[in-house]
Amino acid sequence: MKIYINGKFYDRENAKVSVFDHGLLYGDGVFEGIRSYNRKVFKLSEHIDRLFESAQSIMLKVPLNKEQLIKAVTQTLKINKLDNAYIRLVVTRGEGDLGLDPRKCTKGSTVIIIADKIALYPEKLYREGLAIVTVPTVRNLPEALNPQIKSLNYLNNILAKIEAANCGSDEAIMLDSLGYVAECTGDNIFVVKNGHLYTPPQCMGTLRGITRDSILEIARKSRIPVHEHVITRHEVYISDECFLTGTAAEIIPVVKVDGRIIGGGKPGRLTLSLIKKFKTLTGREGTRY
Ligand code: PXG
Repeated sequence: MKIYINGKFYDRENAKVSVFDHGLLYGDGVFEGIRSYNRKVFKLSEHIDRLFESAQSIMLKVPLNKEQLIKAVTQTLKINKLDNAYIRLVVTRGEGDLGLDPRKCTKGSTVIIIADKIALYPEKLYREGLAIVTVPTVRNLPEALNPQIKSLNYLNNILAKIEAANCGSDEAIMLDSLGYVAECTGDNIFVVKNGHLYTPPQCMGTLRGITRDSILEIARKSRIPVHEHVITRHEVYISDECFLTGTAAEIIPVVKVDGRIIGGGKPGRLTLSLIKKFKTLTGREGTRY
């Protein structure tokens, strides 16, 4: 495996950054998780745009422009000869001293691109559905660390993941500070009720996921009524279907939430049809390399 760091490629063993990098010391940096299908990167410019938005928000200068970054991603995929891959794009604040002050990071940001294969959950769970739980850790408050910023500081989500694992569950529902359903640790959440599709709006503690947007687009084209609307746990419990979306997870059905069986314990019809349509879309669209 060849890993891109600041314009050069390194073998896995030699792909290293400084222990003084503020990405390591403070989680000071931003990232994206991207996927390619059949030598095409899905929604690459949307991911690059979101990375630049995260960087703008935390006043981090990305040392490449968008076109150069797109080229670096496709080049990394080509060098690794991966037709289908998961790509992690990371920009850290770079090397500084042991203080917080980012002005001490004079060398500038570090860009890292890693391409590999991952399947987030076992195949069986895509067919049979996940059992998930609501956890005590609430999603970061937008006025503290806005969930729209895909920063390297993911402890909020990791704590929720630990709490889910402690309950024997693979995934967690995180609520926002008002108690509404926000999202899962690395996925957005959707429910289906009476043929309508609902997902939380991006205003409180919900990342505007790129997979989420693709599902909304597919649903609108298929004339399924969609609502970006606050939802409570109750609405999840009484839903006909529930599923999660994310670049890493893709689309995964949920059949149990906090012990409540959803949709008779089987992935729903609309969920399965959206999975099929999403597969068609990822097979068709993308930036070639
Ligand atoms: N919410 C959060 C908090 C995320 O981190 C999503 C939703 C889905 O967004 P996209 O744009 O991918 O549809 C994410 C995605 C993982 C993992 O291991 C997930 C993400 C990042 C890193 C790892 O599941 N982000």
